[in-house]
Amino acid sequence: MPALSDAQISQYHRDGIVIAPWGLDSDTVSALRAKLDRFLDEQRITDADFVPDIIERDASWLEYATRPEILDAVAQLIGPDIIVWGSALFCKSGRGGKATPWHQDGHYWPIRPLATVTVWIAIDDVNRENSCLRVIPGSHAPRKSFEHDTDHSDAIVLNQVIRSEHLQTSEPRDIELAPGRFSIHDVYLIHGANPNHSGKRRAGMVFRYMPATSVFDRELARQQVREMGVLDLSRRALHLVRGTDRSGHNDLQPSNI
Ligand SMILES: O=C(O)CCC(=O)C(=O)O
Repeated sequence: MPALSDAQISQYHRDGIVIAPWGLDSDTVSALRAKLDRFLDEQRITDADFVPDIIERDASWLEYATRPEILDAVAQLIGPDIIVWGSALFCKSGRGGKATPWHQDGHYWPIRPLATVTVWIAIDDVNRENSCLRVIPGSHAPRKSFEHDTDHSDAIVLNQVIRSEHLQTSEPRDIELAPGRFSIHDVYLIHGANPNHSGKRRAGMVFRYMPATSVFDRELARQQVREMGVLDLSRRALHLVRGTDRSGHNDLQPSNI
């Protein structure tokens, strides 16, 4: 299996994001595209700009989250004990739709100590033209959650928007990915995406991985719903996909893999 080099791991720690120099092969990508179309159809999803909890809707998505070519890279960054606690599609049709506001994921995630990597896997060719993910490199470095405002506008996929003064640190970087390639980003990294007006679909699938030394705190999740009106994460299934629950406090969903 390929592995991240020391330079790529250093880049991840410096920038808060790294693009793996390998990806899913083309047969897997074709199967993934067919599965995506089938899934949207079966679930009658017409607005796919943001579809959370795809594993909870259909457990077969877990197969992609646990592929060795992805999990091995995750283990290099967060260690050998790994819980998958989140999954989503960001499938932006190309006919306008929603922006992803600038935000830090960790601001509304109930994990303590706060630690998670997100793997963002390109299903389509994803580039600046069709509004790829954009990040502020290095913005994770203070390991601090910055102030966000709550905004319930329909024009954005998420109701937490970071205050603009926190965006000044460096120029945004476009994360362009060929189909099957993936990036891995840190829980504190500031990121977002423009609406996609390109006429070309931009589909990505994400999986969230926490080290099993941290705890997924369901009571904190309920508090975050009350305080910020965010998506309720309190009933998320936790899939231990490698190692053991080192914290001893995560109520795990028995894994079927
Ligand atoms: O792909 C997007 O537009 C947003 C992705 C994102 O915010 C995330 O993966 O945390």
